[in-house]
Amino acid sequence: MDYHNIIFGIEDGIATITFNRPKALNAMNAETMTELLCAATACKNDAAVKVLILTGSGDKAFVAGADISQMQNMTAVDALSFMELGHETLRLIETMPKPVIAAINGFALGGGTEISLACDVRFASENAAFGQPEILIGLIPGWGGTQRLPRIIGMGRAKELILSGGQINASRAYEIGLVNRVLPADQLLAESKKFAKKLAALPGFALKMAKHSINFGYDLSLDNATRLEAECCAQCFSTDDQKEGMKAFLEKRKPVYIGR
Ligand code: DAK
Repeated sequence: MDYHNIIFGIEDGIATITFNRPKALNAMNAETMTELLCAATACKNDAAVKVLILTGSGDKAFVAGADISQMQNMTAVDALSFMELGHETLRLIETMPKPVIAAINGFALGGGTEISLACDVRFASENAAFGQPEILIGLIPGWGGTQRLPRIIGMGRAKELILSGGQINASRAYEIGLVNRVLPADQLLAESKKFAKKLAALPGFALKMAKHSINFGYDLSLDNATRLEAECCAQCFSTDDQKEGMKAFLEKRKPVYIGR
């Protein structure tokens, strides 16, 4: 696929998708979401990709929301398709069997916050801003905000943000557990890549099983969830990397993982 609204690159096992519509503060229209779906699918299916980073171009915005000019005259039928496209894409990102890092370099409003919520880890620049302002334009979040936000920051805080449409800055986002780290803007991408590199060197199958157990155990009873965890953990014992990891520990040396 030719990409017009994102920049997609892969280097040393780390894929980076950069939202690139700077004139609209990287707002997500259907074309951009389709490109994200396509690039994320490629990352999922490419064994050479170990970790994916999502970020925005420029220093002002990660994604300033769904594209309001495109949504303005949508019918409910159009809106449902747009919403389903977003859900398909974000669920793919959330459940893909490799880590996804959001490097949030500015405004992450509405759909921008929602994209970051589907990522496994969120790093924010000091100038990042978060919020679900949909209520201010007569909507509610449509790409998972009412569901993922309460799961991550708790019901009360999520309701405060969604019902008021208010924004929070990066340090408040860190305080309430919405982001994992806050970094100076000029270090955000380098630090995200450094962390990605660290993850890329770890046993890939164990990363896959960890993500699987967390994602799919979350809504189960504790009995079923711990059963799922046991099965995911047991499967790791069928990999060369598990043998190597334990052997290296006992031989007091660094492990050499081969990704099998
Ligand atoms: N959509 C379209 N264009 C946008 C945009 C957006 N979300 N955000 C910014 N832009 C455009 C502006 O219109 C402006 O374009 P020009 O006028 O230069 O042509 C350009 O980006 C620069 O923006 P500003 O001039 O406004 O820049 P400022 O620094 O003054 O303000 C801002 C930055 C981020 C505070 C402001 O632009 C802003 O408030 N933007 C809108 C933020 C927002 O409300 N985001 C949430 C959008 S609603 C659903 C699916 C998804 C969703 C809902 C339903 N279904 C299908 C049912 C999700 C909804 C949303 O995300």
